[in-house]
Amino acid sequence: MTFKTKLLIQLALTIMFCSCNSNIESHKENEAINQEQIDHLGITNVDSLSAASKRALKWPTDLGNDWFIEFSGLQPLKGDLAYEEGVVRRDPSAMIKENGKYYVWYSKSTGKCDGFGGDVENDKVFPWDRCDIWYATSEDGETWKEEGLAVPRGKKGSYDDRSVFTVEIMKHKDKYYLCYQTVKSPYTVRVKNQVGLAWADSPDGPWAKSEKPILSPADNGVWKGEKQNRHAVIKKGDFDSHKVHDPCIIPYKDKFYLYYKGEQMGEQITFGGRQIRHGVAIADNPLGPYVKSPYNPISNSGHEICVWPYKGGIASLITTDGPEKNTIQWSPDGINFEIMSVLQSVPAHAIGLNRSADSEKDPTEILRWGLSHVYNSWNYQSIMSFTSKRKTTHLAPGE
Ligand code: AAL
Repeated sequence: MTFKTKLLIQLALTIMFCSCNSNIESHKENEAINQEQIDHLGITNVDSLSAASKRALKWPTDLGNDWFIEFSGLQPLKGDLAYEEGVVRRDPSAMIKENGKYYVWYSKSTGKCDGFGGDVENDKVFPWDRCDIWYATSEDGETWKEEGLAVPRGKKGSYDDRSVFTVEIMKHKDKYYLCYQTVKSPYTVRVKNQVGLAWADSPDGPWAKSEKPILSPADNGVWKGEKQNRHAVIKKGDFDSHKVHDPCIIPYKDKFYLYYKGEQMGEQITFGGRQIRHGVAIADNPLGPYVKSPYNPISNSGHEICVWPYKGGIASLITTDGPEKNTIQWSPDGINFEIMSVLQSVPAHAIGLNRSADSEKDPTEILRWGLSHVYNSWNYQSIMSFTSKRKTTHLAPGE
């Protein structure tokens, strides 16, 4: 036998061994696939699995449809929260029930906006620029009475002198806490957004305000050049290097979990849309200090924060941006979230949950009805309501 023949035989044996090995592997893999699952997924041949079938086989088998819901279209509110030309009312907080009434807080401003092309020191750049936090009450959740101003912008020179907006409410041990976004003037396209806090003994105030922000963006991105362009960066930094937004504090495991949306310097459009992710910061005391979790970001998608406690963990509705948009997720520890359902669409943005609902009754009970907002135009938004229901069958007419 020549050296060449020996080499060829050795090569053939190696190939045989490898392919036999990979047959064993795939057999082992297939053995682990249970017949019921194959039938459930309607797979024709386990030896010819498409990439999609391989993914489907990795889905959890015990989820069912408990978390699957359908949203209604949005309905206008009555009374003082009905749409009013010239006025912005948006980003409603959750509702809490106090003194026999629902309470809601929201961002309010007046007048049209000018964008970033002009005099950013004096213009109104966004509908949520030059906002204060107002509140309203209702006996039935439909007809609302605007009660007045809750938290105003700060004095000139303070971290919240330009706008206070996108507020959430937490009631804890008979005290009330409002957390909200803040901007310091001038409102440039690169301005960093922070989070402020106010607290009171009654939902009607008076509110005391934190002198400093309770949460700030990560300080590790580097802008490129001086132009007002939030996409031009030398280094993007953490997922929340530009803005910390949509704060919502939940008392959880004897601590306070502040969930928030991060916006990153140099944000890009990915295969799922805008690069938006959520983070959490944890404190021992409602007033802070809040320490960002080393596990951040805790979502890879989403927009406004919509979180609620369920079965010892935290559930989160992920909407609008990213590859996992329109999913409801749940984590056993408030940090490690998994997809529990994928929804057709979520017409309700910036959801204000009904915190008086029995959120333990059903995974999505807290979403049966609540508040949202609508763009009546780019300049003006108003608060609306939504309902949702569980969907467990899909029947043909007369079936
Ligand atoms: C919202 C929120 C934040 C943004 C803007 C106002 O729905 O995500 O609050 O800043 O849009």
